[in-house]
Amino acid sequence: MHPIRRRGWEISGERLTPEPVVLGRRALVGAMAAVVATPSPSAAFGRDPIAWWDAQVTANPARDLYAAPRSPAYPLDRPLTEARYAIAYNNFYEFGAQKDIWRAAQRLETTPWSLTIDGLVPTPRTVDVDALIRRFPLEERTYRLRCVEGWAMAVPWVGFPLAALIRWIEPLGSARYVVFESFHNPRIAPGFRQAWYPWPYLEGFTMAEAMNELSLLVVGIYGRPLPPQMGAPLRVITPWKYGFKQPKSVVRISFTDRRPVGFWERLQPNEYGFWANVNPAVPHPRWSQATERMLGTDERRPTLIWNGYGEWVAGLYEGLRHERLFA
Ligand SMILES: Nc1nc2c(c(=O)[nH]1)N[C@H]1C(S)=C(S)[C@@H](COP(=O)(O)O)O[C@H]1N2
Ligand SMILES: [Mo]
Repeated sequence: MHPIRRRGWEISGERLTPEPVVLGRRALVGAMAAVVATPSPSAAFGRDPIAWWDAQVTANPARDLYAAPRSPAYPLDRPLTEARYAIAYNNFYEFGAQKDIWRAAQRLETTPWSLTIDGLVPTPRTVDVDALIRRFPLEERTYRLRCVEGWAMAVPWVGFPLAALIRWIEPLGSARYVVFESFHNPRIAPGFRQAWYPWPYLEGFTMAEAMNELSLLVVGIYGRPLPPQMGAPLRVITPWKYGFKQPKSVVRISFTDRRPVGFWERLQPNEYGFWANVNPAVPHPRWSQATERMLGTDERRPTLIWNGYGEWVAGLYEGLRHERLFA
């Protein structure tokens, strides 16, 4: 964690500071106090997230489900990020504010996993995620992901359209937003002791955004079940928005008529908003958003408006020019 010295136009947010700089010393002291001894991958795997993941996947009787056919509709403009970088450089503040939380996240027990679907729906229900994912055909999609901190990756997600779940649920006509809430279990994750964060992590979307064909409920990556550090067993991916709009390890999906205030917007409303669409021309208050570093490389690429997905989503925002669409 670094203090704010000056505007970091020449530096990326990634190197200047992580997202919650406002927390400053208090957070730093709290974070150090909150370090707990977490059982983690055994010594044999301790240095190698891929070897650990291999072992987990091999033990998973349902692993074949995740080798889903790749959809040709979303071609990439750059090479895929190597798995070893994508699965070991994560933001998951429940497990800590550093990027190397993959070991700590192994404490997340992802089976069985209950998902509650409630709010403005005809029938609120709680479903088992293993059963849920068998209701919908899985597909693989290669998408870019752009973190507001200035790093990016290109990965093959496995999942099903959020629209398919919404059509199954048939929310009431009064539903205007859909809200996703992440797991909340202070017994397994040290971040929850950092009480200045507005737990649980939540993020929401308009119904039109949620119904867009790009919006994906993700259960796997690289043809395998998601590793815990990437949000197993179920997370949201909306690739035209900054990464913080893509909540992990979801336990609740609620339909509502009120615009939700997400985790980062609640923490720092001057820096993070509801829409959070990617735009290289709109800087973060503390750093430029013009370029991005691809994980596993030193290469910086120009960031694309809507993260390159304007063809699918620009139309969603045509009537909303007065809104702060890009932060
Ligand atoms: N529950 C939860 N979801 C989260 C976060 C988090 O801290 N907690 N971080 C977000 C941020 S800032 C980013 S960039 C992405 C990172 O996803 P990845 O670690 O799978 O690359 O997850 C998002 N979803
Ligand atoms: Mo992020």
